Amino acid sequence: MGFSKNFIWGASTASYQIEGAWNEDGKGLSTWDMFTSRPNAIFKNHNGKEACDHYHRYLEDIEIMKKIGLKGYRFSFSWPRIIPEGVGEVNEKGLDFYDRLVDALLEADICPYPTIYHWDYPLNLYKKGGWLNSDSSNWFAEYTRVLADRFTDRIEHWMTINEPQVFTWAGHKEGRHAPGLKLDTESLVCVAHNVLLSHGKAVQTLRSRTKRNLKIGMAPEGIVKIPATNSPQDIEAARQATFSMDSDYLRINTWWMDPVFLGHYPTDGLELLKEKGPVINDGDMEIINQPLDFFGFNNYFSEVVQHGKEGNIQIISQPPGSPRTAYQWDITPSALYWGTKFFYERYGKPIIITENGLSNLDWVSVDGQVHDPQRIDFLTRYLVELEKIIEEGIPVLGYFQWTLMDNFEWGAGYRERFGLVHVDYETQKRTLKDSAKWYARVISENGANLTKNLN
Ligand code: IFM
Repeated sequence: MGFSKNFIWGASTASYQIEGAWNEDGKGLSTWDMFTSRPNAIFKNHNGKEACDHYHRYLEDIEIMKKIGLKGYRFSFSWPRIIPEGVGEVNEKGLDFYDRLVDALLEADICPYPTIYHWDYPLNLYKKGGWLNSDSSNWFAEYTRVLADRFTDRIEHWMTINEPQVFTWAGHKEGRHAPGLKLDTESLVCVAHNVLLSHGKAVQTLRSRTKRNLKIGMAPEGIVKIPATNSPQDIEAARQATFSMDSDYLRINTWWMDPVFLGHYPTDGLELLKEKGPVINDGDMEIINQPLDFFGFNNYFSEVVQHGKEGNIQIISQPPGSPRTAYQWDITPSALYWGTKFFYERYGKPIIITENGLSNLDWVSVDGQVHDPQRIDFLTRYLVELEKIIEEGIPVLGYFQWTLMDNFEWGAGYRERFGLVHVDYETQKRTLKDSAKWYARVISENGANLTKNLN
């Protein structure tokens, strides 16, 4: 029992957060290049122009992955690096970079798990209306065709889109992520529908262009409600809260995952939105509802709920002084247990944890090492919960820690450090943190002895 012998131990990154080389070798601009140049949009006006300079240092980074013993590496393609204007001319030098990256990963025996879109949207397409444009899903399909033709000979596992809930909500409703819009509900719903269509068309494109059998999924934010106790009532309250929609806040599971996996929008959401609901053309839901191979589950923190005396669902706030990350997120390891259980029950697909990790206050100590016992403890706790649910028979194929190395954390700039590897952004020096060495041991033992491995 425990982690299967083929379990994929991995780490995740995303193009804008690590690559840098923002205007090199023909790369076009993304909405993040635009948004980060807006005064005070980002913590201390940081930007991803250089980031971790991974574009030039990918070989060094793969050496680090080898040291850790990663079996899988999740990265994302940068759309504007590959098609600078978003549509039309393809930038060969951009494709060459990913060719080199993928070949070097395979040479190192590390399985590539790319995401097609992790938020760096071509600026030119944004100027044409971006995700609001009814052509946006065709642009996405065309971009996917370029990737499929170039990489499906070597890449078997694909994810279409990272956390659609987050980039639509934070970027198109709250305006604190690129492109910085504050849309009304109808427009946000239109954005969401086009993103869902893009996902569906990307899956169709990958499957129609490939000559091999692909494994395809998405990597949504898995928003989990944890039951306060193991009573059947609390568990049911948590399940219901995980899968309900009681406001037009689209940062939820069902608005996205029900169409993708079940082929329809959730009834409670449609009833709530009424005339603000999506315009659904004939065939749209069939396009969105493509067969998938796994459920990618990103999770960091969750809320605890209980069944209230009046039959309502009550959120229980964490007591003062309870464990929190540097980002001030609650530390709630059992989200991996309950989330994996709930998502498998509802959508019936094997689970891959596609992101999970801790933002911590890490620095290089006087001894030249980076000591991050909190991260080791955090990851241990979450992995123990994951192992528990695996032992109950739920298929979990892999675990991708967020993130390989410290990087540009969107609106928080370089303030938050989530990496297994410390990056000094002045010198680009990489230092493996204690957690990287710990993760290497966990991987070499295939997750056995988790709680004995704390030092
Ligand atoms: O850094 C992000 C990542 O890009 C998407 N998921 C959450 C991470 C931590 O905030």
